[in-house]
Amino acid sequence: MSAITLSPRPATGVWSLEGQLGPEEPSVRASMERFPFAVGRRSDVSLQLHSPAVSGKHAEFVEEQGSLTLRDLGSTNGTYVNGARLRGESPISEGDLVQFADLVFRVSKNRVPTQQGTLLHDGGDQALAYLQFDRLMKDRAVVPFFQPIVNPKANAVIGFEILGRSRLFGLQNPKAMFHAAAQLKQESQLSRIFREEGLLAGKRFAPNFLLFVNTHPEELRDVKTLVNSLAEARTDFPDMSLVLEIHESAVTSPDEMRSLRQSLLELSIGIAYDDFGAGQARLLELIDVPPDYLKYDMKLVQGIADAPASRRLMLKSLVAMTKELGVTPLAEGVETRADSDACVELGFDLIQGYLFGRPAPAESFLLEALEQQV
Ligand code: G
Ligand code: MN
Repeated sequence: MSAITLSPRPATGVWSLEGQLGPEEPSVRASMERFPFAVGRRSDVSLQLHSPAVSGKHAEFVEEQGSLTLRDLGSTNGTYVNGARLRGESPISEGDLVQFADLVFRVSKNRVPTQQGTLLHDGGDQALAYLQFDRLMKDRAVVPFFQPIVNPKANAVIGFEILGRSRLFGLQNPKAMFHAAAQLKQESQLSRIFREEGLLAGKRFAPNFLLFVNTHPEELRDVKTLVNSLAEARTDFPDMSLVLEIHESAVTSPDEMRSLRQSLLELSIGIAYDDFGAGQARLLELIDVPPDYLKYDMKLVQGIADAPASRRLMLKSLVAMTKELGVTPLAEGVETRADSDACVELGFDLIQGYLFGRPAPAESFLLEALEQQV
């Protein structure tokens, strides 16, 4: 037996909850300054949540000698700790994920107390992403963003690429969303939701602007389902000018691509090969079934203004070859005027990148302004 007894250190840190107070709200950190700390929909609780699924007084935290306990207060839709339904009460540790009906929070401690309203960064939090994924799919909680595609010679926006984002804590960017989707083998379903919600949000751009929509490589494994979903999109939006982006690495079988190309032709949907040059470009397969657009990856494009002559020459030849095949070359990831000018000189017809606009919600683009000049 040890002569010394270690007693728990006095609580110095402040417990806090990080997450969204409502499905459409930004992430905040809320400090638990007083106990019991009740959460619920009512206005007289310690932390008011704005989701109809949350009960009036849903659950409460109590602290005793520095230890935190969470107790469900007979809520209708349940309290969960790290994904498991809470029966009665449970001790809570730093880092635990607690969920009140559909709202998920990360418990933290020992941080400097902050005001509610602090925007949190997306920490690549896998467990959190996994819990939020269900909500993403059920509520179709994706927020489509649009990035302008520009014809630099005409000084005009000719279209937009639709990119998926979400407002869900822990799942804001596509990487986090597709990572969670991959664990559940739901990449195709997620990609499809992105497209459907993207086209709905992009209605205002039809028919004057081309809309470039993405596919996930998984979707190319089941071309029939992909084509069916696009046929539905065409029925819903008969006058949209659509281009389907396919990642160059997903273009593996020329026969499949040819048949996909034919089906899309019948639906008046164009094809773009995306991220060209990012990996080992499958030149043969790509040339076998030429797309309408070839999107050169930003790795090939960025810094081209100051790149050695050999790199510029290589790009120039590729762009010339692209055009000879009747394909429109597009430069991605252009951030500077110098690179943009260099791209025009190398023969690129279209440019996309932060220089001409960051991805943003559809409403942020003033159509009248776009229809005039960039
Ligand atoms: O793989 P794909 O080309 O679809 O990816 C587009 C991604 O590149 C988007 O996530 C978008 O936010 C990002 N992006 C778009 N333009 C630029 C840019 O000019 N610079 C950088 N670094 N990223 C960009
Ligand atoms: Mn793309």
